[in-house]
Amino acid sequence: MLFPILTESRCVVDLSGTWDFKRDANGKGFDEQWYACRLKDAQTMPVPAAYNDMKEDAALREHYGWVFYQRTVTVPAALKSQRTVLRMEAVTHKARVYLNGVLMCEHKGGFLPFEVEISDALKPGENLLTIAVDNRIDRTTLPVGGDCPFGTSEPVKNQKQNYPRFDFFNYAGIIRPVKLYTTPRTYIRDVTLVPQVNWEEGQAKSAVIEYSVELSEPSEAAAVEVIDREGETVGMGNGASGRITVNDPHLWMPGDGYMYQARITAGADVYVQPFGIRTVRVDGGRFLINERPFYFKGYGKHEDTFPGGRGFHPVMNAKDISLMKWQGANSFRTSHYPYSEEMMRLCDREGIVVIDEAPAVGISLKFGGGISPFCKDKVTYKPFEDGGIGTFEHHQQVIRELIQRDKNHSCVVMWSLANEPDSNSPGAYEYFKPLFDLARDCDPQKRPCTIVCMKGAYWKEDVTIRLSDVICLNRYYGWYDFGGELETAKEELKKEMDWWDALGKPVMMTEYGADTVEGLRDTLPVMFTEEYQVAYYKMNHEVFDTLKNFVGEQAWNFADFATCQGTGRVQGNKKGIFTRDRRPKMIAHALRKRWQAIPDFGYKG
Ligand code: BDP
Repeated sequence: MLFPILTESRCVVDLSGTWDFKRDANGKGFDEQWYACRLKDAQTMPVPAAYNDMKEDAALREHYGWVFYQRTVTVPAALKSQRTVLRMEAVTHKARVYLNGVLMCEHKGGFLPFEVEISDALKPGENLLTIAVDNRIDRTTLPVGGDCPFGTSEPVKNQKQNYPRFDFFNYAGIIRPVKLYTTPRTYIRDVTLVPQVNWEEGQAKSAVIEYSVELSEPSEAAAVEVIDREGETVGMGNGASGRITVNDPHLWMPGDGYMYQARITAGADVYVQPFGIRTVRVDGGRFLINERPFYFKGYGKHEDTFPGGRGFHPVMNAKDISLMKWQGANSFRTSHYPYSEEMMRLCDREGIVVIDEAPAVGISLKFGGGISPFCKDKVTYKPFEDGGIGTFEHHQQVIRELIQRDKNHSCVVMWSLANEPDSNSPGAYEYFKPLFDLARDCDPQKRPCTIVCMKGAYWKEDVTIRLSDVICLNRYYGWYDFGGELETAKEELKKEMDWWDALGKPVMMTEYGADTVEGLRDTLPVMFTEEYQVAYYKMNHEVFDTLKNFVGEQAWNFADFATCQGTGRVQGNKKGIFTRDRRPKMIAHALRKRWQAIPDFGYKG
């Protein structure tokens, strides 16, 4: 699905702003047809933003069920001759969209865009747009919700609360922009660009861009012009698919986000798709970008700020990338869901390397969201059988939608199909193998695929060994395991990492970290102090630096973030390198020193 942009043939109207809002406290909104006329007793609500922290109201913060957003939309008469589309970038987690009281579309999945043509439904003058949003999560949604609180296995009777099986606050609402855009009646539906590079003695002599353009009227003639950053045309293609050669290409590199533009013309429609020229592949135990061994330095992140929660925040996105560069980082993972399209476009331009993750977190009945291992012995544990996890079909849908959305991004170098699923129980291979096949099939650029795996008693049987191109590990030796005992933690970590290192595949740490309350200090490094966080990372790095096939370290987490309440969370997860408002903890300086000394390429030879 194309990102909406202004061109000679297309118009975009951003419907961000203050909408009317009503919480459906008693679940009567649909019976009473709240979507059919102006909401009674509505509150105001900003769009885009998560609603949870926007009012000083515990009932809203903990709301479980539907809410209704509404605004009027008046479209200039001049646009009526055009095809008009309403596009929601992300509504968390389920949406029903009504125009003038008529259901236009529904969508499941809170982090990927969807759209609907409304040309015929739009009236001249004022229209009433209502978006109903459901934040409930269960064993069929991604991310997965529980039917029991953390640390228990018994479903709660008359459940009235979300029990996330993940460790971040279940922010909800219209979290990314809603836009209305137009195209001519026959239009460009999609564009796919696959750059290949011809190397000569390690130099990129030329690149071939394989392209294909999907048109609403396949008979329409199409042309593609490749334009460089200076505005010069450097290649041309005729027809809906073909190959365009670019001589002496300026490659897209970590730290140098050089982007070309593909300007597509088809009939009356024009669309411009930015793209970079770079290659990615795994070779033995190395991860190659442009044929050079890359070392990931960075973080697992969240889209999380105060008070908009997971709401789109372009200013903080820009600041975050600046902080990454200050720190010598080159990459992050979109833990644990796809981030906004604007952020992906920014990473392209800034040369930030991204591991792009599906919203598949919590595919495990073992843990209450990765925090509490106490359930394990109490349940008959068959996650992938009847009565277990029912996410498979939705998982296929989100993989398709994610790759469709992000396939042209140069910043994306790997797909992560899930975070910490139960990947070593019976049925895990049968569940994940078709998903890997699907992702590999969907991706025209054939990027590496992985699942990010947690520490389990049986990690030697983890399906990630058979399926992942890169072994991505979340390990907390020195925190959840051997917390406060860094010497033992180091020995145990080394033991496990040597085992992975010997497999011959690239291995990286996608999460490691220690909760640290800003300003908590001590002469000795005790847990939760800033000193402990520094000692914890130092210990981990000493181990990482002994490994041969180790291709990167991504700290958990970039910044402190909101979670649901629990005894292990001090007003949220405090493993941030930065605080929630992006002030550096002591560790930020230590990491900066380390990462500035580690080159992007060739660190492990
Ligand atoms: C990991 C999860 C992550 C949590 C982290 C933690 O992948 O979402 O926030 O643990 O406990 O297991 O801090």
